[in-house]
Amino acid sequence: MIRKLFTVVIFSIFLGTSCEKEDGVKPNILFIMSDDHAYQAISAYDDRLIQTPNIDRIADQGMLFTNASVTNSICAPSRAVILTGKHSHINGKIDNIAKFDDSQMTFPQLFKKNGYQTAMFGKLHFGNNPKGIDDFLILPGQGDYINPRFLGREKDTIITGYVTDVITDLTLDWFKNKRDDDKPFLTFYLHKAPHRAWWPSPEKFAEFYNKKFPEPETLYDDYSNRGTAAKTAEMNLLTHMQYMQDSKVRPSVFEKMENVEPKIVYARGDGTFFEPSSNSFNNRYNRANKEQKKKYDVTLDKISKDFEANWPKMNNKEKMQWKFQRYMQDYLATISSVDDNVGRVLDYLEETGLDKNTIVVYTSDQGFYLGEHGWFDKRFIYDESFKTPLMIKWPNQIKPGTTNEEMVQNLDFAQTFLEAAMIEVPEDMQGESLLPLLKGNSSKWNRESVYYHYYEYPSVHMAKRHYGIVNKDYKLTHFYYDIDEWELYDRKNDPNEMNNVYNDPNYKDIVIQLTKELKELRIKYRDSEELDKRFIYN
Ligand code: SGN
Ligand code: CA
Repeated sequence: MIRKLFTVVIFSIFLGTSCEKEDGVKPNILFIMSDDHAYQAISAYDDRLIQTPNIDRIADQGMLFTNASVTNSICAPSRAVILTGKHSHINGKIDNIAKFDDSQMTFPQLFKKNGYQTAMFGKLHFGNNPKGIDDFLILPGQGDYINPRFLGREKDTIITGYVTDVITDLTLDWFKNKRDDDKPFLTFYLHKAPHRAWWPSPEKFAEFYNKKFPEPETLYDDYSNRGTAAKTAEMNLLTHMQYMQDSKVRPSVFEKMENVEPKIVYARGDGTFFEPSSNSFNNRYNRANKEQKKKYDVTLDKISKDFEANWPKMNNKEKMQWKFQRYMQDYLATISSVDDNVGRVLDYLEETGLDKNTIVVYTSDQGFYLGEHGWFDKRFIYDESFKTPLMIKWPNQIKPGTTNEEMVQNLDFAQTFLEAAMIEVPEDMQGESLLPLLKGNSSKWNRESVYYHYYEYPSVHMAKRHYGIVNKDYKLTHFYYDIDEWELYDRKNDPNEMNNVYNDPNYKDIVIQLTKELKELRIKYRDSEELDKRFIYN
């Protein structure tokens, strides 16, 4: 009896002490990332556009970050920052064009080395296979929405279906049939949606075509009081969004219309231009099989009929409104599928009890403009693309339903996951672990500002190169390369960033202070004009 009691006591002491070390059990990590998902399109942040009850479950059961941002608002560079825990100028993947140097350390390699089972399904966008991943099926480059092709370790495969459903099926199949019960897992579940050209599933396409969405305050922005970069960017709905590719007007209808103005052309970046082409519609539509086409046709016919009947009578404001509605209908329809599918995966984790020891993260590779400033796309340091959605749940570690306003970045993910998994963090990673914040211990967090640097110019959308510093109150940016312009925004008094106050005498002291801090941040993160020269395009 005494012996039994002794064992119980010893056992509880053991449990007690190990509890302090996260139970001594390594947590599983499910990293969910979508592509170009604006926080404005997640109801946990803002419910004016769409309800996303499943994504919201992660925030309800965990922590919602309201000031999460990226260091370089474009797809492949953001992914490189996430995997390496280093800024673009250090990991070398400054734009979507450069090849990712996969000889460098990425955090999944460290997880694999430390006994984790690793897997990745969906969009990576690197051009090379992920390192440190046991099982993967990834989309080639941007991938396709309809009947997508996947690259695997052994062979490529085309899977019939809608991409968001397919990526989820692959992930669930891996959980059900390949997961090793004896190992913790690190699983990447990476959606292609809601990336342009926003092809929804046929069902959601029909459903969302009947909806009407509220316009953002700044839809008709004329960019006065801003610099050259905002004025010359090619991402305006009226002047750069394409009727065939984006609004999905059938080429047969579009091409017979006369004087479709304004004529939309894009700079390629190398001095040449491309015009809207029926291919940008046909190449996507023609991936559908007969049965799928039949379903898509119902809505496609309605769109074309409406365009043909009404477009000739529209003034520019009405064209803008028409394009905005078409944009939101399709963009949000793709998100509705993401939300349903995230629900399927969360349900599986709950049904199997795996949820109890699993950190679930939902984020996007960057934010996106949903008509703010008249724009679509991203790239700029201005809020809607600079900020990104982020919510994390971790039962018994993160208090459910909490909100955090600290300036966290995608740069911080690698260190956060490594620390949570009790794996040593390489010294050259440049982020900070979010664990103190997740555990409600903000006093251990002292970051006041973050650094941003965007490079891909000249290129599609023509967003000029810039770097800057952002804190909770202000944003100071230097646009460089072919211009030399500074912008300062007062984030508290001008949340829509409509007035560049860099030259306003009232802000003189702020400019001096932030210029100094920006310089210090560039030194801290080892960025410099010398490095900038390395990244000039020939
Ligand atoms: C494509 C899109 C652009 C988008 C880039 C980069 N054009 O070029 O609108 O900015 O991808 O996106 S499209 O006509 O092909 O749709 S990213 O998410 O990969 O960075
Ligand atoms: Ca993206």
